[in-house]
Amino acid sequence: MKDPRANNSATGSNDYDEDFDSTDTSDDRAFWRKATARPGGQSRWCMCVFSVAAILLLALIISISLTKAQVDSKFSTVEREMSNLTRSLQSLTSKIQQLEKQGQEDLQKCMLMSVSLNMLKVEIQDMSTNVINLREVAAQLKCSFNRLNNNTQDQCCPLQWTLYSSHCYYFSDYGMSWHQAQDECESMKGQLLVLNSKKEKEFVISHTTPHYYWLGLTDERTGQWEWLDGTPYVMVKSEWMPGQPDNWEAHGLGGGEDCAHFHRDGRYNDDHCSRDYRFVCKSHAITSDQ
Ligand code: MBG
Ligand code: CA
Repeated sequence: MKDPRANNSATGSNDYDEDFDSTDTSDDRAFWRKATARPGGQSRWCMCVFSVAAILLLALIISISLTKAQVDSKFSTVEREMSNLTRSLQSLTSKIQQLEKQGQEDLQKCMLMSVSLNMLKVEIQDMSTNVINLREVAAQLKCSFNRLNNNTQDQCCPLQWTLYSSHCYYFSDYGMSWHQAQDECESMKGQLLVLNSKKEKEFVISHTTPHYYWLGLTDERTGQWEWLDGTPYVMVKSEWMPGQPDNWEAHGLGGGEDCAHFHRDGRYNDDHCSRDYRFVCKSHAITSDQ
């Protein structure tokens, strides 16, 4: 009899296998193939999911890292700019403080200068008053001296004034507005020229020609021409330049022409009172017993 074990050993399988195989059906084998194939496929699928997840995670980490690096770089740029701005701000603040300090110092200097200027102005006014008084004293002394020396002239005028028929006349060699001229005459104890006779006018014109000179004739107060002492002026057209007075308004200085001046040849013209013309002052002569 043939030993089944010997056969088994020749084919390399055991009894159990043989027995098992012999009882196997084709359905059972399919079942076992599926059973053995399922765990392998699952692990590959898991591996695949795991790999994809890992790659995604890696990509996410790389992306976060890159973003973080960018944010860090931007942050440090902003930080740098902020510190630059802070430095600029500090420097500007210190400059403003310096300027403020400088401004305060300058203001103080200006105030001191203004006080000094005002004091100087007062001193100059005092000095000019003194000069006027001294001139008057000198004129009186001159007058007394002449009288003592039996000089026929017992009437005198301040220095730089000219005597004519008991009056003194000042012909300025500098210009001023009509109103300033009037103030100037008053400060010298006179007033802008008021004419009383033809002879007097001839004397004055002999000194004014060929310049313009203000005189005390105006229509500013009432619209009618009058002398400064209130005497109405009787219009004599031949005393005026042709076509004058015309109260001309096209000079652009505002208003018309309210102040009279000697023209080059001694005839009158009305002009804007703000013009700077020479002027004639008149005052009473000084007598030695004054
Ligand atoms: C000017 C006068 C001025 C005004 C002007 C009118 C040429 O003389 O000085 O006062 O009258 O003429 O044109
Ligand atoms: Ca005129």
